[in-house]
Amino acid sequence: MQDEYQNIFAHYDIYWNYIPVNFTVVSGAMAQVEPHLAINPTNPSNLICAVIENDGYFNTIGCYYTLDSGANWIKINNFSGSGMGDPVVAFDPDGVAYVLYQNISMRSFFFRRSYDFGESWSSEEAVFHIDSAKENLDKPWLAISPIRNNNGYFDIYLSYTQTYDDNGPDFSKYTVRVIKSVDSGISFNPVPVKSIVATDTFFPQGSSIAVGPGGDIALSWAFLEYSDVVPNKESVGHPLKEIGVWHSNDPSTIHKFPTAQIGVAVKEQNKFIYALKEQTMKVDSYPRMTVNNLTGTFYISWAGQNSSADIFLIRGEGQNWTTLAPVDSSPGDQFFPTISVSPNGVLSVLYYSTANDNFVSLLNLPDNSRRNL
Ligand SMILES: [Ca+2]
Repeated sequence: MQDEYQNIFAHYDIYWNYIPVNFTVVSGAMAQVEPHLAINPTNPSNLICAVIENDGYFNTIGCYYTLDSGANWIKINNFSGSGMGDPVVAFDPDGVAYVLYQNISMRSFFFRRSYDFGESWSSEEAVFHIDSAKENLDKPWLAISPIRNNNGYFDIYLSYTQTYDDNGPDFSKYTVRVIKSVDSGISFNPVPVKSIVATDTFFPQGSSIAVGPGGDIALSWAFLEYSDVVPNKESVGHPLKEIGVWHSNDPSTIHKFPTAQIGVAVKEQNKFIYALKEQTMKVDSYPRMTVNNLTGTFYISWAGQNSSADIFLIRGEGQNWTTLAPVDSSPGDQFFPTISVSPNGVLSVLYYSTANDNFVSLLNLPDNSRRNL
């Protein structure tokens, strides 16, 4: 039964029908990492994928689009300059595409907009800029409201981590922030929505955001422990202790779900990271979020440690958020989940698994399910 799920994401269309094609989205001399992909709701054959591309020295953003469900991909040349990273892609309900990315050295987020399926893009526009040399921006996430605001625009939400460094990171000042544009990013003019601050024990990082069918928003993030496991101040490896959740319909409440970091802390280039696969693969336990726009129910998935790394799931709306049975608690390590709901309501979780020869698992729920939610 499990063999049915050993297929990569791009073999399925928006309704998770099998597409009998094999392809490589990107090949070439550059290393491509941290891909993010979105499907055009007005034309499911149109997808856009953005990745970090590295020539061995500099990062740029590679942006690709397809008009035939992924059979052929076209690269946009000169999409970004050097130093860019962490791209995220989203479509609004009219099929307008957005790609947002960061530039650490400029302490800024930038975005571009496309009205023609990703073939041409607006000039690079700065969302905003951090003035303090001690602060920076990290790990952005993007979500767009499915309903128009009073001015006829779709609100664009951006969540990210604001970091702080003063001769070494000061995690007590790390903050996850949510801002929005109320004019579809035309002037962006960010409006503050929510901030998640560090506690005496934990600091927030790795947020994910989704907008429900009523325009309500939900935010999830990882609460990482200030770590004395890896005391080097250059450390980036900090153990996950909780998944935090906030929903705009219950704004005074933060829900917390205890969990544990996957992987083993290892030293890499004078920094500590968490790694799997005999310390060959850097991993994280940051949550990913989606929403079923038919029901308004949100879902959050992440990789946490049991006897091995497993994939977990939270379901919720408003005041009610609960953990469900693990998506996959099989032997071996399961990690890097991504999660989505198709327009006809099928929830899917895609993740890596060392238990599979193909190294990737896809779980469709409730159709073809291993478990009914
Ligand atoms: Ca496992």
